[in-house]
Amino acid sequence: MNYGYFDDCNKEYVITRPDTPTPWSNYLGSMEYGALITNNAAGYSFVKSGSEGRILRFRFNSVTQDMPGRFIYIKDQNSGDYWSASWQPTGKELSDYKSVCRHGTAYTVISSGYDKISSETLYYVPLGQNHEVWHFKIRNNDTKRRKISVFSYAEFTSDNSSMLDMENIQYTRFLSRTYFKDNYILQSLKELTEERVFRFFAASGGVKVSGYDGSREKFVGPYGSYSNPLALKNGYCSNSLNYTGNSCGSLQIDLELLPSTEKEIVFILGEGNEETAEMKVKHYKGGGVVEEELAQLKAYWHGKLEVFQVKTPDSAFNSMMNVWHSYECFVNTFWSRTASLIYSSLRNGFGYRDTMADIQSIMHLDSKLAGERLVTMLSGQVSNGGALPLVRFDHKPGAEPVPGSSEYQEKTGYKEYRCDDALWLFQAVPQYIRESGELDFLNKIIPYSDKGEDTVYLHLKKALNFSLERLGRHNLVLGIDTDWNDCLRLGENGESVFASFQLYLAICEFKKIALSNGNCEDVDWAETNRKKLYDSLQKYCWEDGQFIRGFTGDNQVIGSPKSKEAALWLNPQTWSVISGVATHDQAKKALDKVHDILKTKYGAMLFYPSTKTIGPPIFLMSLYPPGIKENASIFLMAEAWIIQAEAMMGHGNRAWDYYNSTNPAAQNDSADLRHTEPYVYSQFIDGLESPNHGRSHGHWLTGSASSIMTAVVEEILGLKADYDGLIIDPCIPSEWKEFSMVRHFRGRKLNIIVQNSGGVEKGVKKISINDKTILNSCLIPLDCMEAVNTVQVIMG
Ligand code: IFM
Repeated sequence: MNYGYFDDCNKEYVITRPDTPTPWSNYLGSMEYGALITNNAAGYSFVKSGSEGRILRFRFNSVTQDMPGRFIYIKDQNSGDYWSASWQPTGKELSDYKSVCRHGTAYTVISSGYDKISSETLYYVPLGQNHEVWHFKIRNNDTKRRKISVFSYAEFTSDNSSMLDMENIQYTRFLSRTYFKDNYILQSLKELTEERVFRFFAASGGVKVSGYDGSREKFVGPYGSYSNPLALKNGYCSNSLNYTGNSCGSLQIDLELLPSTEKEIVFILGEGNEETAEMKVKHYKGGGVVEEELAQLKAYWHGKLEVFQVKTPDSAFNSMMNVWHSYECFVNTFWSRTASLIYSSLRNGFGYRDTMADIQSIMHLDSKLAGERLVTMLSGQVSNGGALPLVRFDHKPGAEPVPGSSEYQEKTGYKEYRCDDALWLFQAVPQYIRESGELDFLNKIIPYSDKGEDTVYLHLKKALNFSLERLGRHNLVLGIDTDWNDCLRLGENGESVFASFQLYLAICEFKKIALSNGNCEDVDWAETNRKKLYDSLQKYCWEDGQFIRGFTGDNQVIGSPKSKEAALWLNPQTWSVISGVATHDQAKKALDKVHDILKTKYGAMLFYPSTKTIGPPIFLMSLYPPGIKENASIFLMAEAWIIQAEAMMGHGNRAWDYYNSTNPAAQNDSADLRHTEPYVYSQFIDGLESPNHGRSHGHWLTGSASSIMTAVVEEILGLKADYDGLIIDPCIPSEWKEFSMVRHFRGRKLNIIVQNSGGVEKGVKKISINDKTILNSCLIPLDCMEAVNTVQVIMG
């Protein structure tokens, strides 16, 4: 069963049935003003932070899944019938009501058709602005004149803090009031203080407002609901204002629609006082403004996506890479893991490791933004070399409390350092330098989060030292709190094999950097530590054809083939390859085991079998039932690393198979099983032991999208930036006989055609750029590149 399709030409996903298994959403706006909207117009808005800047209220995890939102009600004043311009909240019978939702890049259009009246609402945030627009058009398709009233509904929060708004009602309920001025509702919060904030909801476009409600209680009515609000039952707003209660913005506009005519209204919502509201109303008064703003928005986003495009034999892959997967990576980079229908805005910042993955994922799309975020994250490193698990949106380098202190815990909810956070820098920093060509980045001075500052080079060295000073009895990385797996609580004395592989890779990267810097002492230092770690990993961690996952504090092996539970773990197998520790024979054996035991139709499980008896404090994942989350689900961030490892081994068919089994677009026709949006990644898919094997959870904001993007671009498509140019060395399914790509690199455009008539999985026989053959290498040197280039790659 499908609920929609990819319209690649318009870069949209079109939802043709509104009763999707879960609300299917989209993101609008920028880091200044963010908005989440579902296919039924539910969702919320915020200024800068979903946690601390919430404007529109949303009830998470409610019985009706997506309430409230940006609702527009339509009332036929003759018949008394009413409905909404999105299927919900009124939820008319789908036999009578038609709805199509087009989610695009930072805009959404919802169309409706009911009783010979059709409507179309475009939702967007204009570029660089901190307000949103609901551009509503209504048309009479009847042969007779229709008397229609339109009612908007936006429910304001009573505090900028989403938590306080939801929880501290005895306080927040008494902070706000509303005013009505000509054609807008103004909400004020804490008006008599310096902290005062104003929000407005206005109607523009030359329409006359004939009624309003600024009080939610009056609009909805004491026992009403969003599906049958009192104002709609009555057919008029009661001109109410909120004075210590809940505020809303409802504007009533009465229309006489002649047959075959259309009217439009521009609703505007944002933060700002009367002056701002009036200025915005004026801005939309004349015609054509919305069209112009939408065109600008599309040009902006499509321009961002154009720098990387693919045309392969797989249309689901193309739809994801060319639009949705890339867009999701930007959305992740903007809002980390803070504001979705699942992340209820408790967090207020960038999770360290997740953000490092996000940075990597947009490197080929927008290295400037990636570089800026990288600097922020380097300033989230503590002067002892470790990193802050959460770097708050209002991060103040040089003045932040450190993990382990009660102050840090109070501010962020995180107690301790995690052993892996700073280790992710060793992939992102070199990747940034290779992409941007900014060789001097290593000498850039960046402050630490608590005190002091150093060059990036020394930040990296300190990060290594942080780990090297925290090794356990097997000379492996101590878990401290956790490693990548938030549910594996290795504690002070437990050791992580996964993080040790990461440390190994980090040391190797650092050694290369030190070498290019001509720092012989550091090269020797790195080499000594590399060798020692390699020996320990080989001596203690390889057991019967697989790598183990770690050691508990009391020296029990985690992930031994002899274990009854959690006997084979995915991450140590994949990272043994990625880090370069596994010999060819070990790599092959380990990946074969993954293939035999962990692989399912929907991707590889995190480990198997699930844990049922081993529990906390170490195996926190046993809080979850078998097959769910960290307890043996198909955890998609980890799926990226099996794609990467298989591709590194030259196994294009297997890498593709893993990719394809989790590609959301490839499951467009299994929406009833998958549940979440077919155009974005989710955090995990239920594993084999779940009764819902194949169902996915935790949409949009997830490291799955980020890490899979990096694996696909660098390993499957084989596009890797290098210091002197771009490497092209694909590892593809053998059935792909030809594909093409557009890749921009340091301001040059490369139109790349790859031919694979021999049907190999990996291997480049010949590369030429602008008809000039490159000898003995997959690297296209920068100095061979012109502004626009034709590159031919012949595999074989
Ligand atoms: O690695 C983490 C991530 O940081 C947050 N989500 C869960 C992952 C695995 O535990």
